[in-house]
Amino acid sequence: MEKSNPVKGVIDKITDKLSDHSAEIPGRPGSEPPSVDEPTEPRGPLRPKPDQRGPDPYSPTGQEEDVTPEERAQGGDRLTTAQGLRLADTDHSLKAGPRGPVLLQDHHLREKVMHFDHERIPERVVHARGAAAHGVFRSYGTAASVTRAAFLAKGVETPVFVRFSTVLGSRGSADTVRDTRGFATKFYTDEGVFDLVGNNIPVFFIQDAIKFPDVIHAAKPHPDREIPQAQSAHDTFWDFVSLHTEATHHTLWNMSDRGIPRSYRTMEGFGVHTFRLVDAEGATTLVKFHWKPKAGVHSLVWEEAQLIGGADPDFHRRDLADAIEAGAHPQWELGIQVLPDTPEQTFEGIDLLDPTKIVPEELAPVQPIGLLTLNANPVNYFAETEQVAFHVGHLVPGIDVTDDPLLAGRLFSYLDTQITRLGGPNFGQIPINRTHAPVNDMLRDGFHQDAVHAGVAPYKPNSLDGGCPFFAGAHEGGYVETPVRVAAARKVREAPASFADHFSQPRLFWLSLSPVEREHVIAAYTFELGKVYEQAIKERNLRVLAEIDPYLCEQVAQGLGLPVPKPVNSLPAVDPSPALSQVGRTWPTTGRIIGIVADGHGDLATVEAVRRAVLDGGMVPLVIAPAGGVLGADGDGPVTVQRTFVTARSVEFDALLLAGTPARGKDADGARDAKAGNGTAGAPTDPRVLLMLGEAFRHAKPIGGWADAVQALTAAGIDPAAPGVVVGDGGEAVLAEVVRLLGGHRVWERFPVPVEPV
Ligand code: HDE
Repeated sequence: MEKSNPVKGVIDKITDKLSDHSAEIPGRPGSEPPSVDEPTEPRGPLRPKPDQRGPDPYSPTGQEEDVTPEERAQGGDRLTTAQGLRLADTDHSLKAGPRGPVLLQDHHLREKVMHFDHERIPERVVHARGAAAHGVFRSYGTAASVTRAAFLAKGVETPVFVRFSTVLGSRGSADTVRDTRGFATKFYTDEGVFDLVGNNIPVFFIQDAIKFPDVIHAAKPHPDREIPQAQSAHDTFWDFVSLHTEATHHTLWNMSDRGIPRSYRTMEGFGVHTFRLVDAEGATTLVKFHWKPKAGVHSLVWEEAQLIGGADPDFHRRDLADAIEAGAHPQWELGIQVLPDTPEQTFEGIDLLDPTKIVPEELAPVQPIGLLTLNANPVNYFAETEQVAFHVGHLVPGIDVTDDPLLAGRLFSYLDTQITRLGGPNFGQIPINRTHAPVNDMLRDGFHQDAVHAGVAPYKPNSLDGGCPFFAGAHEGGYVETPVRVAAARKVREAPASFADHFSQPRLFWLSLSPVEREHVIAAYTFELGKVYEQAIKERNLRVLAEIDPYLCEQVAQGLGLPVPKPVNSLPAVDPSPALSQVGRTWPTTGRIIGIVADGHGDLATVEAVRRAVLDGGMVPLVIAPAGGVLGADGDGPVTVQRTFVTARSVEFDALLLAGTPARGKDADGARDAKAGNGTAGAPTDPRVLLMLGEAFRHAKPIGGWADAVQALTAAGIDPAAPGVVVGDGGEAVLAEVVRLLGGHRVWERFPVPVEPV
């Protein structure tokens, strides 16, 4: 009897559909034959995706509730111009005779080409590459004691749109580069839009927004050749971060595994700044926001990230969309660290206005306040993912900002940038940006004005429009700034003294990592600084590392072939925060992807049983075979193939299984049947399979094989007795052990790390 698995049906559908387009071809088993011929009569679109709905079509005038975004964009079944004029032809320009010159009077040609010429808008100046999804946020009500925000009351469900991004690369750059990731959430609350515009790293490079153009100029490609794309491994970045040592903490996080997440689904998110919450009585609390992924916090390994950059630059984007379409809806818990709002705005000596500092979870636990579920992909990338406009100043009653100088600059920048990017001040009227609360502002006109404002008196007070609109006091949901006391002070261009501590928290982070994570940090610094041309910049960065930890500095210096500098200051005494490490914990395996390498001549009954068992466990099985189609259509099968030896790369899978052939495949002389895809029967030893196995092994992924699969492992140079390599006779028993290992994400014991001298 099959075990119950709520997402099995949908995962089944997606695994068959993922790349098995053959299953959609008429005549193939299990496919309902849609016509792929050009239709001669209007009909509905092929394969509508019911879970892909856009946001509610709220309008500023509140009059279009029944209009879906699709209807707004495409109505009727005849081709028209933008003005609704039906067209008889769109393939031929109007000419003076078939070979004659094109006529200027061709209004359709001019409209079509004019519109095409202006299809592109400027990409975001940072965070240009992103992927997004719709979802819902369900509040636990646990924050109700510290904030009056209505969407944080118990049980309230709020629609959301979340955009993930890389920071440095252009819109067309690769997903898996080493970089910080954006994690921006738009809550469409009943009290207006609240945007939590965070990152997957809890600190920032700089302490004052006035340096933002500088750090971004340094990190973006060099202005002469515009290289390198989407990465920090170049001179100007390392020049900047070594001359502005406040960047050390963020840089160290970037060089850690956090800089190369496995998936958007396995990333933490952080609000970075300290925010101020206000309850119904006006009492205030300082908080830091955290997103905790239900799927666990996982990263790629660097070689894997680089390979994916070539093999599948859309890796994270695809992963998010596939998971949502499969019904494996990614979830995060929103949590807050609750900190007293004291006049000093510090906690345990940590300056809460300094965005280069964290508050360790051991000192202030993250308290869960609600659950985010992403459940629908955007219908149109441009309309939604590209045009969504986040702003840290989109606040709701009960949530206020603090005096963090970085946040102050952001409060200006996010509005300002939309003027260039979205072409004017009315971007709030673009469907994806529309609030779900009624709008009654006195803003008028401007480029792309969609609203038809009634009335004659957009000013207050007025007598002509009946005095409308009226104000709302705090008791009616009005936003009233917290009357925080501002100390009498001199006007200065200065940072507070506490902002000068640049090394204690990088050391705290370093000491909190497990040995294998520290090795990754060393390797990342050695790689990045190894790409720097200027010797002086390398040496200056080594001097920064000396202030964090002597072993780190020495190892990187050794890799660069440079002398080890001595620290100028004594190393700060800090307590590690184990919560910062991603390793050594067991995570759910739901949604993980398991590749099963098989061919048509092995024991397909076992392959199918293992495939089912993977599905029953809530994971995604992808069968990899010499050619596409169906294995064993005429015998043991059918087993549908999702990847071939041509389309599969190890980097797509969290674990690999190798289907062997049991002894019955031998003929009377004991020789193997020579029909298999690799020339010999049994587990495939095709060079591409061996490459896959070798990579999976190097990347510390669990590997399993049954029956004679051990031969292929040996051919790939893999010791079947190595940690995380599971061999046995029964496919399902092998799978069970592989899944257990997958709970730890990687088998780091495979590559023992040298013990760091204390
Ligand atoms: Fe941003 N940032 N940022 N940033 N940021 C933008 O806004 C800016 C900072 C973050 O998916 C821009 O609409 C300044 C910290 C995300 O659309 C721009 C400063 C954090 C996104 C901008 C910062 C972020 C942006 C570019 C220093 C984490 C993508 C396009 C004071 C807490 C949002 C846009 C999306 C985007 C300015 C620092 C996160 C130019 C001036 C710290 C996730 O306005």
